[in-house]
Amino acid sequence: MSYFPTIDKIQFEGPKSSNPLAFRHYNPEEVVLGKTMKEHMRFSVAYWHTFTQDGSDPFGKAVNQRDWLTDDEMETAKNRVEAAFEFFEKLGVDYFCFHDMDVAPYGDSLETFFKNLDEIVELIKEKMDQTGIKLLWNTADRHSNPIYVHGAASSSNADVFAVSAAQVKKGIDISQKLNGKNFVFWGGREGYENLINTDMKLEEENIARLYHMAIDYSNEIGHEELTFLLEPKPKEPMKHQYDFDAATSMAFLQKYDLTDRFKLNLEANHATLAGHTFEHEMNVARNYDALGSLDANQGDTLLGWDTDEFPTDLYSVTLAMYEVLENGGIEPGGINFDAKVRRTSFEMDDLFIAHIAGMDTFARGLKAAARLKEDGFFDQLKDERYASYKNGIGADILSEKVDLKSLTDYALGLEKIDNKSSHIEFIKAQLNDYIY
Ligand code: XUL
Ligand code: CO
Repeated sequence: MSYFPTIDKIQFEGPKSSNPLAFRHYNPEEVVLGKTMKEHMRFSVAYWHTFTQDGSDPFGKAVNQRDWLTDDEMETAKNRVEAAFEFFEKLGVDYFCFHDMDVAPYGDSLETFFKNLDEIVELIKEKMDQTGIKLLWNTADRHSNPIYVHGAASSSNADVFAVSAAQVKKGIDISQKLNGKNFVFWGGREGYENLINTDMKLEEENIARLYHMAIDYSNEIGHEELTFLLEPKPKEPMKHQYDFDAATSMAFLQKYDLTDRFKLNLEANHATLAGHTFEHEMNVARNYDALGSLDANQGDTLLGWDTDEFPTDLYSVTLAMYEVLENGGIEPGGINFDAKVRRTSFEMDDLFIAHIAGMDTFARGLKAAARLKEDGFFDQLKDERYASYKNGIGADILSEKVDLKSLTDYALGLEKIDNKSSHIEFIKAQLNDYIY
């Protein structure tokens, strides 16, 4: 049975095409800076937004037309697997990501949930073997079940910590079975509403305890090549989340000695919620050698919440792809569309149209980033801006040959300080020429 019978494999038709079901810029085999677009981007589809999200919002019911829905939860879950792999193949995306709760119904107990998962994961494995499509990452949804009302690993209730640990163990088992390379921890409920009744220190220590158990368990079962990815987000659902942004997350990972096996999964809309740009977060991660993977989407600057829109902002995507190039690529991570169609885009075709728009935007961003890199545009700017560190006192500072006393002698001998204008407006105008 086909869920998308009117759609064939999406083809590259070039920028002049007006076909919404064709790529206009993403040409998977086209080589950019020595690698194909496909290799650069490693695109992934997010199971939750594409196959389980129903288009409801706090003010209205489900609107999405989804032909895989039935009255039986297990049957729906099986249909979703069929639909998902048909979708991945037709879209030409090699990777996917899922939460445990996205793929199988919970049922009446944790035990039933694990049984349901086993059955569905078996189906997923068959499909992966048939199609060659791979798992970019999986994760344990430790936020939607009402038991997580006080948090998961950070819960004030130790029984809840245990259930959360059981879900993580199951997730790592699934990762091994499906040959996953990354496992994500997004702390949706790991934060607080009120500091007055919260022991922040204990909560953060408990989260670190769980992460160490996850590392130990992955080693124990021989899945030690698995990279764990912490996904920062400052708020929503909690008022304050512990993994606020990349810098906060790195401080946490360093404090609890987790940097050997952990990197970051950075999401564009989470960056903007934290008051940063996507490229800022990526740059911070790169400075720690911890850029693991990306959740591609975008927010709305007029709204203060996580709208998870498909990425179409070429300016932001270009600067993000520049960071990817500077990182030497994103493997074993990828670019996962943690993005959902708007409520008004409720037809089945919209799932393709939205992903195509995102993939085309990243293809254009990659090309613009490659032009910037080939011309050494940013390198040249920074070279000139920091030229004072190349020789003289600047070189002595970098080689740590000076101290406060010798710098004071030097400073007292200066007749004037010669600062230069950045001419930033001209630089931005030039940057526009690379992007558009
Ligand atoms: C929530 C979010 C999650 C994580 C995985 O904002 O981004 O979907 O990516 O749990
Ligand atoms: Co995400």
